Amino acid sequence: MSEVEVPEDHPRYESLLTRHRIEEGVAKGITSQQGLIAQGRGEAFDYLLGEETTPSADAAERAASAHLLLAEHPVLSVNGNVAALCPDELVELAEAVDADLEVNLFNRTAERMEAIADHLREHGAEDVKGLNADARIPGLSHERAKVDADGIHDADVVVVPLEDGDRAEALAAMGKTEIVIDLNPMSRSPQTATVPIVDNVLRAIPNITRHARDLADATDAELREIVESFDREAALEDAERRIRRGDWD
Ligand code: PTJ
Repeated sequence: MSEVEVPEDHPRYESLLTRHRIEEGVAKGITSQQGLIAQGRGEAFDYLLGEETTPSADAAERAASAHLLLAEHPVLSVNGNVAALCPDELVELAEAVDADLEVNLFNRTAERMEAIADHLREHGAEDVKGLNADARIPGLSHERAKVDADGIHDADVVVVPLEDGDRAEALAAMGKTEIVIDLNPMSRSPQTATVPIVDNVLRAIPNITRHARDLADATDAELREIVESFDREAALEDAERRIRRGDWD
């Protein structure tokens, strides 16, 4: 048995563990109730993808790590789902690529902002941004537009896991390089991303960290080559083909 009362040899172990983390996130006031629905949607896509990182998702994760290593000011945006699912992995990625962590919520309340910042600190984050909210993303309704002036507003590269489409578009319109992690390749956020990653955040975040560590000694020219050779359209098409047709090569 592990952190949940599910035997580790249960065929749906990973999925049940993930559900448990989201449920616990709701109980702790970290994850919104809508987060439960988002989780269910994600699970369905993940099932169709074979619940594994596809070769094209792995290529996207490598490109994401190269973007993050080249960035002047990378920021990882954190919502209530990712905070509940993979707080340790977010802190590790932030350390590996020297990025800021910023809480940025779709359903923003002061209580959830504080609860998520505390949760990240409990998992080792030193500095958590998002609470000042002294800048705005242009073109969005008030609450969702709130960001920190020295965080997402100033960032050149932003990782946005499970983002809502509007905000992904608004960040792209600000000229930021956007790395979106979303299991639905047809959703607007991956469609507008510089690097769409169609994979479960639970696998994607540690895999970006792994690539970043592998590339720690790469030159800027080598990193730029990885960024430039990544084909976002091919990545989206590959994921959609796999989901619609079960086409696995
Ligand atoms: O914490 P908040 O207030 O910022 O709210 C976060 C949610 C996720 C509730 C909010 O952004 C939302 O409602 O998102 P949507 O519109 O439901 O979109 C969520 C997307 O993430 C869907 O396309 C899901 O397929 C996808 N998704 C869900 N779980 C995962 C995922 N993608 C990657 N990994 C997952 N574990």
